[in-house]
Amino acid sequence: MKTALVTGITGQDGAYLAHLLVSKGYKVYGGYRRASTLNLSGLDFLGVRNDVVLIELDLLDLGSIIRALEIAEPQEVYNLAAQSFVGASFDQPIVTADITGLGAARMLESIRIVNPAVRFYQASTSEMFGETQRTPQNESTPFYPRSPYAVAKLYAHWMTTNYREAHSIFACSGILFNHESPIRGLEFVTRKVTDGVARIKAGLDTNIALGDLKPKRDWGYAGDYVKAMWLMLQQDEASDYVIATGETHTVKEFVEAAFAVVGLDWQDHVTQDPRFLRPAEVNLLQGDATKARLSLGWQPEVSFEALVELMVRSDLERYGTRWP
Ligand code: NAP
Ligand code: G4F
Repeated sequence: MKTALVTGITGQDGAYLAHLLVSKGYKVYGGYRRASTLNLSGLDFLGVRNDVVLIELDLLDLGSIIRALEIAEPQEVYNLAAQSFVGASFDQPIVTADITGLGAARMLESIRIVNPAVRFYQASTSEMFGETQRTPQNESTPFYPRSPYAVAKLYAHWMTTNYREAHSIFACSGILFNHESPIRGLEFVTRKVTDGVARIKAGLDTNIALGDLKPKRDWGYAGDYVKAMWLMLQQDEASDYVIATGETHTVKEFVEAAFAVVGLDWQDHVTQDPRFLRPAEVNLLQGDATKARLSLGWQPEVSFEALVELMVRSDLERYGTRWP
């Protein structure tokens, strides 16, 4: 039986990855940071709460990382924890750098100290392409980060490369494009919209206030994307991979599609609010996952339309609304 340590177990990807690893027979340790109330709703949603051993691990605290590695003795470590909300990173750039950037360095350094044979996955992001220099983006597209979050992730990305080259650690970065699910955090635009649609349908709200509707994102399904994380750590050599669908849609197209699921016209319910605009925007992301398809045999299974529908339907169900 293999053992894995997953940081960020309370997040969207932590839950989906835990579900995948448990189904493969892994013993899974889930790293969480102490909070007055621990939120395990993602693990509950996927029915794996009791299959994961929870372990305290704060990316700000080197000691807690070392202790977690000593207790779990994993063969594989997936570093999914981060301050992951781009919008908040403009208001909290320092804590974002500390958690999202230096946090990854603390993970790598702890692995070097405790057991350099551990295989390490770093959650890199398409946000690193930022002001995109080429479309579609692949592993050799130059980076141009546009937010404190993306800058922190780029530091973590290069540290992962450096530990691979300098210390021979089996360290991979997955450059994942946006991926969503019914347990996506409510502040991200997809879930804000699908939750909003369900609230409107349930008579709890009349409108959703959004920022810029023009940016384009390459949206996939989280359940597909965690399979790529696992595949990366099963290869003979460590490398970095872009994971994406190859399709891009505007925020407006996502909104239109979500309202269409319940037969409403989005224009009757969406308002624009400057509070949700960003000081610097990433206007176009579209990934080219050819390397992952050829080397890992990975490809996405859930389409954009199916993703929107499954998120809306899940939120309708949460509010007890039957549709149609
Ligand atoms: P998420 O839902 O926001 O989860 C982030 C996780 O990090 C949460 O469990 C959070 O715990 C934890 N965390 C935050 N600060 C921490 C700290 N100081 N110590 C330990 N844990 C901490 O993010 P996600 O969507 O699952 O994404 C997973 C990873 O992939 C993130 O690194 C994200 O930046 C990256 N990524 C995501 C996407 C995407 O589209 N989802 C795309 C590319 C890359 P709390 O519950 O305590 O806050
Ligand atoms: O859903 P978002 O907040 O995701 P964003 O900024 O693309 O970041 C997500 O994906 C990254 C991968 O590319 C991850 F690394 C990161 O951790 C996170 O998971 O915003 C998507 C787009 C942006 O252009 C934003 O300006 O939607 C636009 N938007 C328009 N109105 C809004 C809103 N975003 C949010 N969150 N809320 C709005 O009201």
